Amino acid sequence: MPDSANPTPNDLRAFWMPFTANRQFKDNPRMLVSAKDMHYTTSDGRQILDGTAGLWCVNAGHGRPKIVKAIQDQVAQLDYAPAFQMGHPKAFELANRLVDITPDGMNYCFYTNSGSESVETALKMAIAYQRVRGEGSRTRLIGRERGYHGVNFGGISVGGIVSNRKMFGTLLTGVDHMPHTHDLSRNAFSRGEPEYGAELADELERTAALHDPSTIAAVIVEPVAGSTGVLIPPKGYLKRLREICDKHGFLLIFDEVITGFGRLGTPFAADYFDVKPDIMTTAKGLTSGVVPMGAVFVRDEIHDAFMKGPEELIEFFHGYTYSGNPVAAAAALGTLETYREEGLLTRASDLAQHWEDRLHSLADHPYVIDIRNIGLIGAIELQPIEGAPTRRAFQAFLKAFEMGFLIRTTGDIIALSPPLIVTKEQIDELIDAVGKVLKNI
Ligand code: PXG
Repeated sequence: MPDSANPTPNDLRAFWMPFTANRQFKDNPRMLVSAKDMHYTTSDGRQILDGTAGLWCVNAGHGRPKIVKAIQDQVAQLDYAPAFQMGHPKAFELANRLVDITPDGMNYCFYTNSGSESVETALKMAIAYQRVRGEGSRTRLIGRERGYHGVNFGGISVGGIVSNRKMFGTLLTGVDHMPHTHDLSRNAFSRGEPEYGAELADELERTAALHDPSTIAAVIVEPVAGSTGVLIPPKGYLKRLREICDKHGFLLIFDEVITGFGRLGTPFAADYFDVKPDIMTTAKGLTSGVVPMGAVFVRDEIHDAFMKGPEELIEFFHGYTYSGNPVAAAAALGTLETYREEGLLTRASDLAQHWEDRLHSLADHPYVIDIRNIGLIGAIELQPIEGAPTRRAFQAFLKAFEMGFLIRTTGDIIALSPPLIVTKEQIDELIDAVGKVLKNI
């Protein structure tokens, strides 16, 4: 057990850590013990500027008073209520507040506990919807190479990250993938949406023709692919996907687990790109990462299609013990209140130009082969060390942490996504630090 003088636990064995090189970490641990606003504090008392909003989730910043208070009050008043055949007021209040900010015509909200669960929920809804509307032959799901949709079986099946798939058997059947849109030969150092590649959406037509459109239930994409290294859709690409889905009766699912709740300077990426999906998956920023919670939003027709059978029967055989959990719902309400009071769902649009200019000022640094940005997301792609992919970026991560900055790396790509409360001065500090790191790896 840690004592108060030394808050680092002395035995790290039992915790099998997620997506972590366990042995390397435990030999040289990095421990965070508290956080406030834009900074973490480490177990050795250092301040770390959060350049990644935790894992893309702490959009309101750390230790925000409205969120803390909402959770404290709720846990004292009603800690848990059964989620099935019972309700509590905050889950309903939250759903109403949420559908006020979702795109028009998406007025229904289904609660989950994570992005992965939101994705499973959306995929199941899509297939079930096709069945209840009399299109039961539509069972196939189309994802995209390099897509990340969490780690459950549906999500890794439609996902396109090889290391997340290869160890886990045959996955879901009836899944196919479109090509990813990352093309450095044409689009390196693009600012915002890249110019070239809208035609890659037409690959969906090819895939549809191969299987016959009547077998396809839904297409799922991240509007901006985050985990795989920030792949920004080429101009016109998402509109084209929407058109093809409409033409053939496919549902279009936007996985907005990262892009939702202000990351691009609009409430959702659907608003930013002016493309309306049929289903939208969210998590992370919904509670600013403080309590696990996700939500899936659907177009009214999808919800309504389920509401046709006998009224005493369950319409959708799906849900979780913690769907709409009272403490999570309170955290989300406190988060929405914080976003509203501080204008955080649109703040990224005010900062985006400064962010873009500062990021692209690193273009001439050693090993940099691409820089890309959108909203308050940025990525710096590095030339991999020959024979040792990922090592260079990981060195950058370690070096930055040593200097007091939390950055995120995936492959040889540095991804940056600070909390939406970040100031221009803190952006400068972060980018200056990354510049120094790049000169020292
Ligand atoms: N969909 C998308 C688009 C995501 O980015 C998930 C689903 C899964 O969410 P949960 O809550 O089940 O983890 C995600 C999660 C990274 C990183 O560094 C990204 C995620 C999670 C952890 C790290 O890129 N995205």
